[in-house]
Amino acid sequence: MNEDRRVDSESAHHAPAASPLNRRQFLAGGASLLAISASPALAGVQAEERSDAIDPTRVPGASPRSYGERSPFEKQTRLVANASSTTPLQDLQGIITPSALHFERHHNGVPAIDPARHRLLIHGLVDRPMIFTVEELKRFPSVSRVAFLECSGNSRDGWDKAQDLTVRHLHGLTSTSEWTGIKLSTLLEAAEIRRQATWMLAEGGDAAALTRSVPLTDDVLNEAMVCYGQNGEALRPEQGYPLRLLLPGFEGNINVKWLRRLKLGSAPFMTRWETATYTDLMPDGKAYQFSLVMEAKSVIMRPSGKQRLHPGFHEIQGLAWSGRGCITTVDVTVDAGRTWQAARLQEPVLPKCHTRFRLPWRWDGQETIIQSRCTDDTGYRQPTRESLIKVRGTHSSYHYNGIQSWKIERNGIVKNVHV
Ligand SMILES: Nc1nc2c(c(=O)[nH]1)N[C@H]1C(S)=C(S)[C@@H](COP(=O)(O)O)O[C@H]1N2
Ligand SMILES: [Mo]
Repeated sequence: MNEDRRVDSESAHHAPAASPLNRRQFLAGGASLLAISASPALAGVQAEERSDAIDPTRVPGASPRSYGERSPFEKQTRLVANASSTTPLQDLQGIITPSALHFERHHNGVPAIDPARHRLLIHGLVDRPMIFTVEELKRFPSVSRVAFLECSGNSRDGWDKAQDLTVRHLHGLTSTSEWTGIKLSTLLEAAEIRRQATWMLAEGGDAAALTRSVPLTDDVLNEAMVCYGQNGEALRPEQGYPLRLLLPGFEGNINVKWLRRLKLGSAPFMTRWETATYTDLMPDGKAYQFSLVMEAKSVIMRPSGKQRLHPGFHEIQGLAWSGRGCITTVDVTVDAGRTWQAARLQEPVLPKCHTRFRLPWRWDGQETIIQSRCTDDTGYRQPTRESLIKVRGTHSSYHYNGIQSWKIERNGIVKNVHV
């Protein structure tokens, strides 16, 4: 139902074709764009909402509310599956994902945890084993940073036959938040971590009791956080309330939610989450373990799967991110890879964070394929699907970051294709 509505409102959002596009025409086009989008937007409103539509300049407005809600006219939702839900990337603005639309992935539901009763235990190779309440943790110096999170199973359909799905469905297991908490290293110092400690087990307090081994590399010691805040308020229950481990750039799974225990050791703990699952099966039947970093990826969100275009001006928009650092360039092709143009990156461009890119484009009504490819500040460039599969085969279900192709058919319908 939502997808249908999306197609409708998309088709309303087009300024009439004008050529050449000069500033005056662009402004005129902008004005008519408003005029055009006004009526179909109302057409999408439910009958009961319309029946009490009154001139808002003639009646006093609503009173203040103690906790805000979005406008009832806004309908973007997560796409809910059995044990996950995806972010509606095609509908978002900027780079911060509203907490209510952050993707979710949980292996045995979202636990209801009373923060007053929650504890974090730190033990193993430490001289001072410690147990903290949440309130005690909040007394440590706090840090905030913006970072993306991505499930390593995101975009996994790329390994398979192309399906006619939306960008939310294909790539929506990634979101960005501003996270607040304590540096992991601060807590490890407080517990007097021993020299021999090179790995750390992190355990969640949910019914899955998910456990992962974290290598204590310099990057991890510099960047890992134990978080209690998300986008200016407490973590959402779905994101790990009251505490979660944040390892910027690492696959979603190791960012343990509902964190209750950290055990220091000198070797990986080989939990089922890093042996039976979350390993990358290679063509020769061997599997990579601990492939933790999410490599650079970019995806065009507008236009994207199942949307419908009209000929004329469009601003191509998408997101790019890299688990290794900052995005440095995003190139876009509108002619199936024959030519590439540099897209503009929207500031701020932050390390290990979603970065929005844009490119103005006039669609001439001819069938074509559009793609984006990004590079990060390690010099790594997002691979084509073909080159990725040449190395990795197709047995994997994790860490797909090949270039996404959207085919635009003559009737304006956008389809997910593999080229
Ligand atoms: N305790 C616990 N932590 C967990 C999980 C879980 O099921 N239990 N799921 C993991 C997986 S697979 C992912 S992708 C991320 C998802 O984080 P989010 O739901 O905040 O988006 O959390 C990870 N941390
Ligand atoms: Mo995940």
